[in-house]
Amino acid sequence: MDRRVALESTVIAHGLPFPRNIEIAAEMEREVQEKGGIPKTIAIINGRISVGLSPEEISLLGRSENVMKVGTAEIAYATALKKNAATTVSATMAIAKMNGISVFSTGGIGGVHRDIDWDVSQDIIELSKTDIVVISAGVKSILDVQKTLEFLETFQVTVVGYKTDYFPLFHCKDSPYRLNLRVDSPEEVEAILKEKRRLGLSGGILLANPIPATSSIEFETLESLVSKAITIAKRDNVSGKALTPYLLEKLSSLSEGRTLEANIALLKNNAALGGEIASRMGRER
Ligand code: PSU
Ligand code: MN
Repeated sequence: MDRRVALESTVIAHGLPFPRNIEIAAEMEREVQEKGGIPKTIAIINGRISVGLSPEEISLLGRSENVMKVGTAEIAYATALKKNAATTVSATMAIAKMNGISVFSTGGIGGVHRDIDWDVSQDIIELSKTDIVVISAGVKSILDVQKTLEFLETFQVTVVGYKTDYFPLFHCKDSPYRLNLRVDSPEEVEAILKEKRRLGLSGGILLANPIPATSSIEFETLESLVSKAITIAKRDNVSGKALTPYLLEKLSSLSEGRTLEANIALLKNNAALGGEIASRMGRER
Protein backbone atom coordinates (compact mmCIF):
# COMPACT_ATOMS: atom_id res chain seq x y z
CA MET A 1 0.00 0.00 0.00
CA ASP A 2 1.20 3.51 -0.62
CA ARG A 3 0.75 7.08 0.52
CA ARG A 4 -1.84 8.17 -2.03
CA VAL A 5 -5.19 9.59 -0.92
CA ALA A 6 -8.05 9.82 -3.41
CA LEU A 7 -10.23 12.95 -3.29
CA GLU A 8 -13.54 13.28 -5.14
CA SER A 9 -14.58 16.03 -7.54
CA THR A 10 -18.37 16.19 -7.19
CA VAL A 11 -17.90 18.24 -4.07
CA ILE A 12 -15.89 20.72 -6.17
CA ALA A 13 -18.20 20.88 -9.19
CA HIS A 14 -21.60 20.46 -7.54
CA GLY A 15 -21.27 20.59 -3.76
CA LEU A 16 -19.60 23.94 -3.08
CA PRO A 17 -20.10 27.42 -4.54
CA PHE A 18 -17.61 29.05 -6.92
CA PRO A 19 -14.97 30.39 -6.24
CA ARG A 20 -14.58 28.83 -2.78
CA ASN A 21 -14.84 25.35 -4.35
CA ILE A 22 -11.52 25.80 -6.15
CA GLU A 23 -9.75 27.14 -3.06
CA ILE A 24 -11.09 24.30 -0.92
CA ALA A 25 -9.97 21.65 -3.40
CA ALA A 26 -6.44 23.02 -3.09
CA GLU A 27 -6.71 23.26 0.72
CA MET A 28 -7.76 19.62 0.93
CA GLU A 29 -4.74 18.59 -1.11
CA ARG A 30 -2.52 20.60 1.23
CA GLU A 31 -4.02 18.91 4.30
CA VAL A 32 -3.21 15.50 2.83
CA GLN A 33 0.35 16.59 2.04
CA GLU A 34 0.97 18.08 5.47
CA LYS A 35 0.27 14.67 6.98
CA GLY A 36 2.63 12.93 4.60
CA GLY A 37 0.08 11.69 2.06
CA ILE A 38 -0.02 12.20 -1.71
CA PRO A 39 -3.34 13.74 -2.83
CA LYS A 40 -4.97 12.45 -6.00
CA THR A 41 -8.14 14.34 -6.89
CA ILE A 42 -10.14 12.27 -9.37
CA ALA A 43 -12.41 13.30 -12.26
CA ILE A 44 -13.08 12.66 -15.96
CA ILE A 45 -11.67 15.35 -18.23
CA ASN A 46 -12.77 15.27 -21.85
CA GLY A 47 -13.40 11.54 -21.55
CA ARG A 48 -10.07 10.76 -19.88
CA ILE A 49 -9.98 9.44 -16.33
CA SER A 50 -7.64 11.76 -14.47
CA VAL A 51 -6.13 10.59 -11.17
CA GLY A 52 -4.39 13.65 -9.75
CA LEU A 53 -5.98 16.72 -11.34
CA SER A 54 -3.84 19.68 -12.33
CA PRO A 55 -4.80 23.12 -10.94
CA GLU A 56 -6.16 23.95 -14.43
CA GLU A 57 -8.37 20.86 -14.40
CA ILE A 58 -9.67 21.68 -10.93
CA SER A 59 -10.42 25.19 -12.07
CA LEU A 60 -12.26 23.88 -15.15
CA LEU A 61 -14.49 21.66 -12.98
CA GLY A 62 -15.08 24.44 -10.50
CA ARG A 63 -16.10 27.02 -13.10
CA SER A 64 -17.97 25.19 -15.84
CA GLU A 65 -21.72 24.95 -15.85
CA ASN A 66 -21.95 21.73 -17.84
CA VAL A 67 -19.91 19.25 -15.85
CA MET A 68 -21.68 15.90 -15.41
CA LYS A 69 -22.05 14.31 -11.99
CA VAL A 70 -21.19 10.65 -12.38
CA GLY A 71 -21.51 7.67 -10.11
CA THR A 72 -20.00 4.29 -11.02
CA ALA A 73 -22.91 3.56 -13.35
CA GLU A 74 -22.09 6.56 -15.53
CA ILE A 75 -18.28 6.33 -15.75
CA ALA A 76 -18.20 4.48 -19.08
CA TYR A 77 -20.76 6.85 -20.59
CA ALA A 78 -18.62 9.86 -19.66
CA THR A 79 -15.39 8.34 -20.98
CA ALA A 80 -16.91 6.93 -24.18
CA LEU A 81 -18.68 10.16 -25.07
CA LYS A 82 -15.72 12.36 -24.09
CA LYS A 83 -17.47 14.29 -21.33
CA ASN A 84 -16.16 16.43 -18.52
CA ALA A 85 -17.46 14.77 -15.37
CA ALA A 86 -17.10 15.10 -11.63
CA THR A 87 -16.99 11.81 -9.77
CA THR A 88 -19.16 11.06 -6.73
CA VAL A 89 -18.06 8.83 -3.88
CA SER A 90 -19.06 5.67 -5.79
CA ALA A 91 -17.23 6.61 -8.99
CA THR A 92 -14.19 7.91 -7.11
CA MET A 93 -13.95 4.62 -5.18
CA ALA A 94 -14.19 2.58 -8.36
CA ILE A 95 -11.47 4.63 -10.06
CA ALA A 96 -9.27 4.64 -6.96
CA LYS A 97 -9.50 0.85 -6.90
CA MET A 98 -8.57 0.60 -10.60
CA ASN A 99 -5.46 2.60 -9.71
CA GLY A 100 -4.50 0.70 -6.57
CA ILE A 101 -5.34 3.51 -4.14
CA SER A 102 -6.55 2.32 -0.71
CA VAL A 103 -7.55 5.54 1.08
CA PHE A 104 -10.18 8.09 0.05
CA SER A 105 -11.23 11.21 1.94
CA THR A 106 -14.55 12.87 1.25
CA GLY A 107 -17.13 15.01 3.05
CA GLY A 108 -20.20 12.87 3.38
CA ILE A 109 -21.35 9.81 1.47
CA GLY A 110 -24.71 9.60 -0.23
CA GLY A 111 -27.40 7.45 1.34
CA VAL A 112 -31.16 7.10 1.62
CA HIS A 113 -33.08 10.31 1.02
CA ARG A 114 -35.86 11.38 3.40
CA ASP A 115 -39.54 11.30 2.54
CA ILE A 116 -39.04 9.97 -0.98
CA ASP A 117 -40.29 6.56 -2.08
CA TRP A 118 -36.95 5.46 -3.44
CA ASP A 119 -33.72 7.41 -3.75
CA VAL A 120 -30.72 5.45 -2.52
CA SER A 121 -27.21 6.49 -3.51
CA GLN A 122 -24.90 4.28 -5.56
CA ASP A 123 -22.31 5.11 -2.91
CA ILE A 124 -23.68 2.37 -0.65
CA ILE A 125 -23.46 -0.29 -3.33
CA GLU A 126 -19.90 0.68 -4.20
CA LEU A 127 -18.98 0.58 -0.51
CA SER A 128 -20.31 -2.96 -0.38
CA LYS A 129 -18.00 -4.07 -3.19
CA THR A 130 -14.77 -2.12 -3.08
CA ASP A 131 -12.14 -2.62 -0.39
CA ILE A 132 -11.03 0.92 0.27
CA VAL A 133 -11.06 3.05 3.42
CA VAL A 134 -13.52 5.93 2.90
CA ILE A 135 -13.25 8.73 5.42
CA SER A 136 -16.40 10.78 5.81
CA ALA A 137 -18.06 12.92 8.46
CA GLY A 138 -20.98 10.51 8.49
CA VAL A 139 -23.88 11.37 6.25
CA LYS A 140 -25.64 14.61 5.58
CA SER A 141 -28.56 15.23 7.83
CA ILE A 142 -30.55 15.95 4.64
CA LEU A 143 -30.74 12.14 4.42
CA ASP A 144 -32.67 9.58 6.44
CA VAL A 145 -29.77 8.63 8.70
CA GLN A 146 -31.43 5.63 10.33
CA LYS A 147 -32.36 4.07 6.99
CA THR A 148 -28.93 4.85 5.59
CA LEU A 149 -27.30 2.99 8.48
CA GLU A 150 -29.66 0.05 7.98
CA PHE A 151 -28.80 -0.04 4.29
CA LEU A 152 -25.09 0.06 5.06
CA GLU A 153 -25.58 -2.92 7.35
CA THR A 154 -27.65 -4.85 4.80
CA PHE A 155 -24.95 -4.28 2.21
CA GLN A 156 -22.23 -5.48 4.60
CA VAL A 157 -20.32 -2.23 4.82
CA THR A 158 -17.89 -2.07 7.75
CA VAL A 159 -18.91 1.18 9.46
CA VAL A 160 -16.41 2.31 12.08
CA GLY A 161 -16.39 5.41 14.28
CA TYR A 162 -13.07 7.24 14.47
CA LYS A 163 -12.64 8.14 18.14
CA THR A 164 -16.41 8.12 18.53
CA ASP A 165 -19.18 5.67 19.45
CA TYR A 166 -21.78 7.56 17.43
CA PHE A 167 -22.36 8.03 13.72
CA PRO A 168 -21.72 11.74 13.13
CA LEU A 169 -24.20 13.86 11.20
CA PHE A 170 -21.94 15.71 8.81
CA HIS A 171 -22.45 19.31 10.01
CA CYS A 172 -22.97 18.09 13.57
CA LYS A 173 -20.47 16.04 15.58
CA ASP A 174 -23.06 14.48 17.86
CA SER A 175 -25.83 12.12 16.96
CA PRO A 176 -28.30 9.73 18.53
CA TYR A 177 -27.13 6.86 16.28
CA ARG A 178 -24.85 4.49 18.13
CA LEU A 179 -22.22 2.51 16.24
CA ASN A 180 -21.04 -1.02 17.03
CA LEU A 181 -17.45 -0.47 15.94
CA ARG A 182 -14.88 2.10 16.97
CA VAL A 183 -11.16 2.67 16.39
CA ASP A 184 -8.83 5.19 17.98
CA SER A 185 -5.79 5.24 15.71
CA PRO A 186 -4.67 5.08 12.06
CA GLU A 187 -2.89 1.82 12.94
CA GLU A 188 -6.19 0.14 13.75
CA VAL A 189 -7.70 1.32 10.46
CA GLU A 190 -4.76 -0.10 8.53
CA ALA A 191 -5.03 -3.40 10.42
CA ILE A 192 -8.71 -3.81 9.55
CA LEU A 193 -8.15 -3.10 5.85
CA LYS A 194 -5.26 -5.57 5.71
CA GLU A 195 -7.39 -8.18 7.43
CA LYS A 196 -10.27 -7.70 5.00
CA ARG A 197 -7.89 -8.24 2.13
CA ARG A 198 -6.14 -11.21 3.74
CA LEU A 199 -9.46 -12.92 4.33
CA GLY A 200 -10.76 -12.06 0.88
CA LEU A 201 -13.70 -10.13 2.26
CA SER A 202 -15.05 -7.63 -0.20
CA GLY A 203 -16.34 -4.19 0.60
CA GLY A 204 -15.12 -0.96 2.03
CA ILE A 205 -14.51 0.47 5.45
CA LEU A 206 -16.57 3.56 6.09
CA LEU A 207 -14.63 5.53 8.67
CA ALA A 208 -16.90 8.04 10.37
CA ASN A 209 -14.83 11.03 11.45
CA PRO A 210 -16.82 13.70 13.30
CA ILE A 211 -16.54 17.36 12.33
CA PRO A 212 -14.22 19.30 14.70
CA ALA A 213 -16.12 20.61 17.74
CA THR A 214 -15.39 24.27 16.95
CA SER A 215 -17.26 24.02 13.62
CA SER A 216 -20.06 21.68 14.68
CA ILE A 217 -23.66 22.95 14.41
CA GLU A 218 -26.10 21.97 17.18
CA PHE A 219 -28.45 19.11 16.37
CA GLU A 220 -31.70 21.09 16.88
CA THR A 221 -30.54 24.05 14.79
CA LEU A 222 -29.53 21.72 11.99
CA GLU A 223 -32.78 19.75 12.06
CA SER A 224 -34.88 22.86 11.63
CA LEU A 225 -32.69 24.08 8.76
CA VAL A 226 -32.90 20.72 7.04
CA SER A 227 -36.66 20.44 7.26
CA LYS A 228 -37.00 23.95 5.79
CA ALA A 229 -34.63 23.07 2.94
CA ILE A 230 -36.54 19.85 2.17
CA THR A 231 -39.84 21.72 2.08
CA ILE A 232 -38.41 24.19 -0.42
CA ALA A 233 -36.96 21.38 -2.58
CA LYS A 234 -40.35 19.65 -2.68
CA ARG A 235 -42.10 22.89 -3.59
CA ASP A 236 -39.60 23.38 -6.42
CA ASN A 237 -39.97 19.74 -7.57
CA VAL A 238 -36.26 18.96 -7.36
CA SER A 239 -35.25 15.29 -7.45
CA GLY A 240 -32.58 12.85 -8.64
CA LYS A 241 -28.98 13.97 -9.01
CA ALA A 242 -29.94 17.59 -8.59
CA LEU A 243 -31.37 17.05 -5.11
CA THR A 244 -28.17 16.88 -3.02
CA PRO A 245 -26.58 20.04 -4.51
CA TYR A 246 -29.91 21.87 -4.26
CA LEU A 247 -30.40 21.02 -0.59
CA LEU A 248 -26.82 21.93 0.28
CA GLU A 249 -27.18 25.31 -1.39
CA LYS A 250 -30.49 25.98 0.42
CA LEU A 251 -28.99 24.99 3.77
CA SER A 252 -26.12 27.38 3.23
CA SER A 253 -28.35 30.33 2.38
CA LEU A 254 -30.79 29.55 5.23
CA SER A 255 -27.90 29.36 7.71
CA GLU A 256 -26.15 32.44 6.29
CA GLY A 257 -23.13 30.40 5.34
CA ARG A 258 -22.72 28.48 8.58
CA THR A 259 -23.28 25.09 6.98
CA LEU A 260 -20.80 26.01 4.25
CA GLU A 261 -18.12 26.85 6.83
CA ALA A 262 -18.89 23.56 8.61
CA ASN A 263 -18.64 21.71 5.30
CA ILE A 264 -15.21 23.20 4.63
CA ALA A 265 -13.95 22.38 8.13
CA LEU A 266 -14.98 18.73 7.91
CA LEU A 267 -13.58 18.31 4.40
CA LYS A 268 -10.18 19.53 5.59
CA ASN A 269 -10.38 17.41 8.72
CA ASN A 270 -11.13 14.30 6.66
CA ALA A 271 -8.36 15.08 4.19
CA ALA A 272 -5.91 15.37 7.10
CA LEU A 273 -6.99 12.02 8.56
CA GLY A 274 -6.72 10.41 5.12
CA GLY A 275 -3.19 11.78 4.84
CA GLU A 276 -2.32 10.37 8.25
CA ILE A 277 -3.67 6.91 7.45
CA ALA A 278 -2.10 6.77 4.00
CA SER A 279 1.29 7.96 5.18
CA ARG A 280 1.23 5.17 7.74
CA MET A 281 0.26 2.62 5.10
CA GLY A 282 3.05 3.80 2.83
CA ARG A 283 5.83 3.70 5.40
CA GLU A 284 8.83 1.52 4.68
CA ARG A 285 9.12 -1.74 6.55
N1 PSU B 1 -21.78 15.61 0.39
C1 PSU B 1 -21.56 16.93 0.24
N2 PSU B 1 -21.42 17.43 -0.99
C2 PSU B 1 -21.49 16.63 -2.08
C3 PSU B 1 -21.73 15.23 -1.93
C4 PSU B 1 -21.86 14.77 -0.67
O1 PSU B 1 -21.51 17.68 1.20
O2 PSU B 1 -21.35 17.15 -3.18
C5 PSU B 1 -21.75 14.34 -3.14
C6 PSU B 1 -20.76 13.17 -3.03
O3 PSU B 1 -20.00 13.12 -4.21
C7 PSU B 1 -21.68 11.95 -2.95
C8 PSU B 1 -22.85 12.43 -3.76
O4 PSU B 1 -21.08 10.79 -3.46
O5 PSU B 1 -23.03 13.77 -3.36
C9 PSU B 1 -24.10 11.61 -3.56
O6 PSU B 1 -25.03 11.97 -4.52
P1 PSU B 1 -26.33 11.08 -4.80
O7 PSU B 1 -27.17 11.24 -3.57
O8 PSU B 1 -26.92 11.67 -6.02
O9 PSU B 1 -25.83 9.67 -4.98
MN1 MN C 1 -29.95 9.59 -5.74
